[in-house]
Amino acid sequence: MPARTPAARLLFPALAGVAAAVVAAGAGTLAAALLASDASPFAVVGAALIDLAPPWAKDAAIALFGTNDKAALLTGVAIVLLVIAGAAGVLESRRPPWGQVVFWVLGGVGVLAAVTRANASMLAFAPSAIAAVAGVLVLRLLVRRLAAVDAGPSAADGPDEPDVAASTSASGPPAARQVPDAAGTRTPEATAVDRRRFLAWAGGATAVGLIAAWGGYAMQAGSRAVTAVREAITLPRPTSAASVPQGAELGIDGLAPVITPNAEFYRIDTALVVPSVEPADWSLRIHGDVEREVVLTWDELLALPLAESVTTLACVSNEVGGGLIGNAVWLGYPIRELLAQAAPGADADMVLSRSIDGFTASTPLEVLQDDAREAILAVGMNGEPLPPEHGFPVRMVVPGLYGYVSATKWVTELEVTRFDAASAYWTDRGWSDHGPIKLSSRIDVPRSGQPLSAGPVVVAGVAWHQHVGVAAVDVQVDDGPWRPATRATAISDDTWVQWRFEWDAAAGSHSLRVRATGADGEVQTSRQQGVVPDGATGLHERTVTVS
Ligand SMILES: Nc1nc2c(c(=O)[nH]1)N[C@H]1C(S)=C(S)[C@@H](COP(=O)(O)O)O[C@H]1N2
Ligand SMILES: [Mo]
Repeated sequence: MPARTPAARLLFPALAGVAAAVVAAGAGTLAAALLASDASPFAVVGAALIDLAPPWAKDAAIALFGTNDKAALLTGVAIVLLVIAGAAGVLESRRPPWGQVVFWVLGGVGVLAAVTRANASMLAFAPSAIAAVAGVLVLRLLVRRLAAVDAGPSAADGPDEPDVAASTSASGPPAARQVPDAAGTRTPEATAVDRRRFLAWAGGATAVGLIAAWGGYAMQAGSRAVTAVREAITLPRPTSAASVPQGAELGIDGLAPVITPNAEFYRIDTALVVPSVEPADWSLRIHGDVEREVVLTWDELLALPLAESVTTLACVSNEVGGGLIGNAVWLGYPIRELLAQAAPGADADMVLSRSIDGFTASTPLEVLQDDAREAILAVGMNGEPLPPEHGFPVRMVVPGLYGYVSATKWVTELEVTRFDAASAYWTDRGWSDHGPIKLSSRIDVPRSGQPLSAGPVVVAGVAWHQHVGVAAVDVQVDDGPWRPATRATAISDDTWVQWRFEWDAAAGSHSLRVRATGADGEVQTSRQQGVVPDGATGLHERTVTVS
């Protein structure tokens, strides 16, 4: 039996490193598909390299690879990573834990590339971090397996002996690599078994990593295709454009803008992975208790006269003072027109809208038929096609109703039925089958903990009573009287309105409270109720310290 072969000294540790890297890549890709589609480790590192590369390098890459330049870049990144991973494996087997350190550094580069991108999502750090953890775990596991191979019959007398000693003494604890006293007594057969075992583990890890990578890639393939299609869409000009009056935006620092940018718009849905719906494959079917079924394709919808409307969406799960509310300019077509074509039966009182992913919402038929309410099938949001996470290509938007009973995203079906004959997703889970949005108001500034000095302080926020309108907003400081705040110009009764209040603040700790009054005379109640089953009530209060 020869002394330790090169295979055992270099090839096996390198294999361990490569297998760990494949697992890391698989874990990262899968995590990206599930948690942060914008932060796949390869994609973000590739994007960062493109951003950092000097212009001559970009020109050279394009000259060399043409339109395959991005594929070439990713291949290049993958090759470099595999070489580094192999080296990390060798390093880990000789100088632990330096191989692990290499994986942490690579993960760190991925995290940095992900979180520094424009509009990075909150979980952008996760895929690369998860990749690093997975890689390190597998590297340690495999190098430990390798130690068993090394502990074979030749280990005690091979030329590597000093190497072993150096590695164990240099890194303090003997880590994964140990040379048992009994090493010399092991048979070649035992070593062969250990080798096979190591190779089985390394191969198994690689296979798991590849499957995870393939799964993650496949999950995102749909979204990549849809993103490309979406970016190529030019929406038709609205037959009537939404107008946001001059005085609607108070422009106060820290106050929610009157139109919520898409990237800041809250997102609530039950979809683990954002559904990928290609417009060419999309259609809406109106059926159930109707005289004639109506089927509408994407091209047919875009050919209809589409109008803009501004509507404030709110989630029933929004706590008093919470952020699950946003206001956008929607482009769409009135649902009442389509319902008129279908001609609902006389007994029908509800439309059960269904999403491609099975989510359903129950909307009162009369609300959707109301001439005075812009209940629409929306295709545009703030001048763009709907973002995928907000329902691309088509969703419902209904002024005055919480999202869970009206705002079905990726909508594909409207079934005309009755409240006593069918129930929707959240109704089956304990929420009310009707969900009109409750009159409410919120303080945005000053923020809690914001340093304030005595004297004039601007208090500002938003108030809403969709489809009714807000007639007044009042502010109370401590136990003082309710005093009127100034309302910005309302865009319409279907949107929130900004308000501001000049407060002459005295030093000390104070509580600020806001209360809205609807155009129907309803005064926002101070009675506190949780979000279940049909929306929270109570007054938003903020405690501030003035010095
Ligand atoms: N397909 C689908 N549509 C859905 C939901 C969902 O879970 N699935 N959630 C609803 C809820 S509860 C709300 S509050 C709104 C939120 O819309 P947004 O994510 O665009 O803000 O979408 C509604 N539409
Ligand atoms: Mo919601």
